[in-house]
Amino acid sequence: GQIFKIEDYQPSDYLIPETKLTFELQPEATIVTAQLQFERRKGVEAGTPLVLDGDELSLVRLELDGRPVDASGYQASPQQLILTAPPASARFTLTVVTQLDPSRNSTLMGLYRSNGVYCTQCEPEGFRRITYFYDRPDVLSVYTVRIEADRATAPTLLSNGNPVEQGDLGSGRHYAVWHDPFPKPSYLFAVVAGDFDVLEDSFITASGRKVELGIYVEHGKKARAAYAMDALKRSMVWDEEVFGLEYDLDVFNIVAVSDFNMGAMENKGLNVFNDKYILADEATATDADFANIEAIVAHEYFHNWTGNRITCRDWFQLCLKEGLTVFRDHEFSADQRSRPVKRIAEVRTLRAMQFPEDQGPLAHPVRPRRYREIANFYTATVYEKGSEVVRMIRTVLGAEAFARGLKLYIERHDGEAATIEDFIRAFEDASEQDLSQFALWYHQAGTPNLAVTATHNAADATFRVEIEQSVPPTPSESRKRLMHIPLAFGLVGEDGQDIVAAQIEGAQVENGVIHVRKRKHSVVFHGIPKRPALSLNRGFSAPMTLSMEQRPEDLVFLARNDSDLFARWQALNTLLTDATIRAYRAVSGQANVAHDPNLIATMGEMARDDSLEPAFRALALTLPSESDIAREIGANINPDAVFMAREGLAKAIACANADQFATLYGIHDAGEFRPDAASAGKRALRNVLLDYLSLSSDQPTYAAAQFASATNMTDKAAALTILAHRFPGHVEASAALARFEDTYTNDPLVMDKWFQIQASTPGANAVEVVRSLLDHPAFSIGNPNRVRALMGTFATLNQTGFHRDDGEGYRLFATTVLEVEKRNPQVAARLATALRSWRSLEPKRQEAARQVLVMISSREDLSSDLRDIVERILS
Ligand code: HT7
Ligand code: ZN
Repeated sequence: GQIFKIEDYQPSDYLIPETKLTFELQPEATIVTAQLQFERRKGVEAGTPLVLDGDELSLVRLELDGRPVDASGYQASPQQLILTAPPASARFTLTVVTQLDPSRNSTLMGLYRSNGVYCTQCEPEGFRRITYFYDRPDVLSVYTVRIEADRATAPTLLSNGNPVEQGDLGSGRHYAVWHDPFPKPSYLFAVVAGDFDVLEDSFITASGRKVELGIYVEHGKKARAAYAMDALKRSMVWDEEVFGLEYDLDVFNIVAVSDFNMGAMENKGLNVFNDKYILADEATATDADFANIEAIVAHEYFHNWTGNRITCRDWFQLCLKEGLTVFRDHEFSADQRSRPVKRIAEVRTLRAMQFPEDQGPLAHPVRPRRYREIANFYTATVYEKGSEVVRMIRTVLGAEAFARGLKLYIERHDGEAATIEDFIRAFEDASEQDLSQFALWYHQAGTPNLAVTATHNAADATFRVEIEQSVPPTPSESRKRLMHIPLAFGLVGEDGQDIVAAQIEGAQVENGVIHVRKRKHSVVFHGIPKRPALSLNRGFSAPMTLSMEQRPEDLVFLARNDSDLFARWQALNTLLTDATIRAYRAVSGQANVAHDPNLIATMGEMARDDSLEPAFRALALTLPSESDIAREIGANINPDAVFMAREGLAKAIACANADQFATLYGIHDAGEFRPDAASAGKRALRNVLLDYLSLSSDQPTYAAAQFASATNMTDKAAALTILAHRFPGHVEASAALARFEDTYTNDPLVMDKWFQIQASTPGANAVEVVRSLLDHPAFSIGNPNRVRALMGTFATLNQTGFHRDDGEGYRLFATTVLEVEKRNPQVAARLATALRSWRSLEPKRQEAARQVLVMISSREDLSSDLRDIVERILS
């Protein structure tokens, strides 16, 4: 396939100031008439051929300024339309008529049908599946859209912008016209038509304009949209208060659909959502679902400014909108919930999703320079690391200069398609600081490492910290340049308070941050008579790894005393990871290793420390996952041994603290269900305790009782997970699984939880379980949510099952990926990334994984999406 390179960027020869679209919707033969007003760009020679993008298109008719174009005047293929000799005039109108079959579009890109609903997904390159166009983000156009459909099956007709007109057409047909006054790229276009229930509300903006809000859902599910509506209104207020950004149209609509390739889409004024991220009530959604809904509703809404009003010049700049918008949604959730708990959750996600990407064959810079399939670059690096880079800009410049820079960026580029260079320049201009070294965070792949040693000299009361930075090589970047790494730190004294040094010598240190810019730094703190505990990367100030020999007693001290809650959690997490790795190495995973009683006792202390919020305590009590541990081990991994080592530590903690945990479990009832963070935190703590209790008692009794009595999905699903994972095959576990299946058989989103719980049940038998679930009536290979719940969970969360040593997990996985690919190449490609860390496995598993990757890559009819991923993983 073609490789796109950032240096090849050229503006289009023509502009499209105005686009008029008519959709005559029919399930199998929809006619799209596009009236495109073209304007030759200044400096482009008259008559320069007009080359438009298409994808699997079928052209019905072509007119130029109202007259049919002669066959010699154009070349049309499903992939392209070339008007060979456009008029010499500066402006002309091209009318393009195409015919589509939405019912047969299983890619879920372009116009497709989901559960009887017509909907579109155009980002990144779906618009070219609707009509021939400059399907690139830097061509902005004002759209007017007319939709015609059967009134009986599609009473609701929606598009971007504001409603203009609607009416009857006779013969059971009707129409609606929408106009979006804001010029936008084609990827933000959307049409939805169907039969929905709508939850209506309204919002008055800071300047007093009324905005009508609507959330469109499947009939009977309106009540389940209430939390999403609440999250939307809170997002609107927050963006006004924190960033001074107001909504700009008369209406804001959200539609929930059940077949969707990603989480949601920020189409101007008409967000389309995966229904998983809209529908929630206490009986069907967990606290994690509520938190996701809040974050994603906010994320898509925030795109209205960061993405829509200011968009990207090209897809290399994807992080310009995504990294910034993730940063904004993180800040929103931190303000709505608990900031430290949110930060810990963000870092856990970054390490679980982005670190393996950055440390493996799929590593790429936050702003990539090359791609074959842009859909494969909606990655944790672009999104999550991209957000961390924005956060670091704030750390480097300080909150005020950061706010000025963002304001300047928005003022300068409103209505434009911008680049990362534009973004950085706005911060440089607002702060008068040079960010050229810092900008490497956008351009250089790989997770930097800081190796740190610290020595205390009582004689002259100094504390010396030596820091050395390195960035490991990544694909096609063997030599790395020195980064600017903002390292937040603290020196913690015996009383648990931060020590203020009399004088600091060496590197640039500002407001508790060491600015590491050179390869090696020495920082000497004067006036430190007693050796302090060194707290590093507080608040996770930079997305990096730290190599530092820290005494376990210092880590225990920091876990108990650090003033930074993230650092407290981190200290404990480091101790737990180290303990597991020691067990793994000592006896290759045998569970009966003696663990440090001090660590075990600290876990008990954390659980009962009422000065800490329950959500934090729940996180502190959660052990690093098997993949977290494997990542730290790095090479020659045996997932069975990792599992055993982790179980051994869990059991030691559970047994030593059994009485206490039982008491706390009894005390911490969250009471009546509320979806807020404080109530969710109580449930989280109680459910971690339930897991430990089940482990120490070795009995399913506690979990079975909770399963039977639970009145909300969080507690029910947690109990079912414990039963299924800790007591597989036990009559209580089988009965609970059967009960759950029976109760929720007609609720696909809840059945996804049932698939997930079974797909993540540890052990060799998982392969057979997953194989049989592929034939379950509630499973559908064409629905991305089902595929992700079953096969995605198996491949990413079931280390012992997926990596079964006979390779059967990989073979089942590969067969499924190829099945999915026939219908939906994008979803198949994303699924296949689960094999990206195959080289860190022990030799036998490595060979089995390599064989399935080679098998997939040798298929001749492979989609470019899947080929791109598999070939990069193998390279
Ligand atoms: N900006 C949206 C990206 C998206 C997408 C990308 C590829 C294929 C399907 C897709 N659906 C949505 C999501 C977001 O970041 O807000
Ligand atoms: Zn986004």
